[in-house]
Amino acid sequence: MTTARDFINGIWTEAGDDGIEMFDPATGEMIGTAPRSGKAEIDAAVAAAKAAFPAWSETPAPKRGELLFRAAQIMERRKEELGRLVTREMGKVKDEALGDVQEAIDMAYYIAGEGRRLYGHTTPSELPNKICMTLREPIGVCGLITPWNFPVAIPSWKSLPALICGNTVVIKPSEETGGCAAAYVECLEAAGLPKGVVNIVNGTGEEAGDALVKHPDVHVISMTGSNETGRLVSKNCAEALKHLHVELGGKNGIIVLDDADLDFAVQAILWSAYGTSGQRCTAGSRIIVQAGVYDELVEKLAAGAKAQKIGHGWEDGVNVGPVVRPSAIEKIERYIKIGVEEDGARLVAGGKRPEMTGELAGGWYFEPTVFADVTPNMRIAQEEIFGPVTAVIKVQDLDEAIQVHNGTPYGLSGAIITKDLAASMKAMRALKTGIVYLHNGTIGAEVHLPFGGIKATGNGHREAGIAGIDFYSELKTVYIDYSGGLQRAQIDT
Ligand code: UN1
Repeated sequence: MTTARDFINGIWTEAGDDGIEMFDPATGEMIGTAPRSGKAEIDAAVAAAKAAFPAWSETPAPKRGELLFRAAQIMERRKEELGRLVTREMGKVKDEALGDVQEAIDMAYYIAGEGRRLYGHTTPSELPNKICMTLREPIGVCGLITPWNFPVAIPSWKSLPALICGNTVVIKPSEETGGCAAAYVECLEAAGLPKGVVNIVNGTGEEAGDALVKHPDVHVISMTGSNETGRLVSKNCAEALKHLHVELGGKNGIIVLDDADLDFAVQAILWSAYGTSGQRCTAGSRIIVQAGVYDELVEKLAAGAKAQKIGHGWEDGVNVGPVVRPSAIEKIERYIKIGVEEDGARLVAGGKRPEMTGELAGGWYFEPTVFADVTPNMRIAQEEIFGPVTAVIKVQDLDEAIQVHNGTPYGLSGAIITKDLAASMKAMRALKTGIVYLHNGTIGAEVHLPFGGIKATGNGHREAGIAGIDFYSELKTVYIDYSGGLQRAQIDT
């Protein structure tokens, strides 16, 4: 299996004796080490990316697209192997691990096609015999800081739009999932990307991440992770006026109105709340339910949560795998205590570590948990837990549901389940999030649409879709005056 390695200027390097230990969350067993790289390796990787930039940025974009198309085909052939690696390094269940890889394949096919578009605008001038247009230009070396929860998909979301626009990249993957990043980059390498165009440097955020963010030759930073890290990275980028995209936390709400099909609603909630063991920034962590169906929904949801099959992610039929590391369990347990003791919410399902046997006894599992009778300002309804925990809140009507929904610092994904078209349309406009789902839960973004949040979730940029291309290209505005004389804008009419 592919191991976590650095990839600098086309050369793979394994961890030394001081490598960062990596574990299988399903068993707690140590599975390898990631290089503990830092400033020296970042310097080398950025130098390689900078040296590769002129030739790569001058390669016609359709040709760049052809290489990325080939990378998509290679990933397709290696899909199962990459999926297994995802489960092994971060624990998610088989279908989702394969979905993670599929998201990268989708992104590669989509972005390959964009190589033949990369559209600018043409527009009339206010003056005769003059035309105006915009061109897209690459920016330079991009530093990409990627999380463990989508260890193949998110490196692809960030690197592929950057590459099609003609940039070169240095990826700093999470310490947990360096093998997934390496396997993904192996596919790009095998597709024929020139050396130096894509590089990987492993290591901690404090060392490798910090050196990448502060490097003067890195012009663009895109980071997905915690709010705390996002703020720090933002400050450091501000100093050098770098282009910056941050994608941070969420506290996503699903509204269920009285007329909803409750069996469907429960399915959608279970998938949103417990998919990836609740470790998605889009996870449905607040369920906002109209009074008429509240009791029935709580009962069905609790039953559904208890019926989830917990186990090794690669085992068929399991729908909730482990969480990523022991400190994640500790954080979830702190919130269970807060929910019960400080907040006074009612625990109706889960709330503890399950009894696991055999080799899974050493793994990091937590039961799918439902809190009922949660009020909007409780900490468990405001703070991101990043585990299989959801909080059910009772409301009287749609207006109150929207108000509660919008009453957190975050704004990533929101959802409403109702048969009432007018209520859906009203929610579509009123939910203060970057992504809205009508008649579904809060997860399931597709690669050709913009992904990202408002308020404390982000800084106004989006990734994926054309929005991703906007972020990784600089617009150049071109005026062409063929009148043969001097025509002054705003003056000669
Ligand atoms: C994330 O949790 O960081 O829509 C990304 C979804 C996935 C991506 C989530 N396609 O839930």
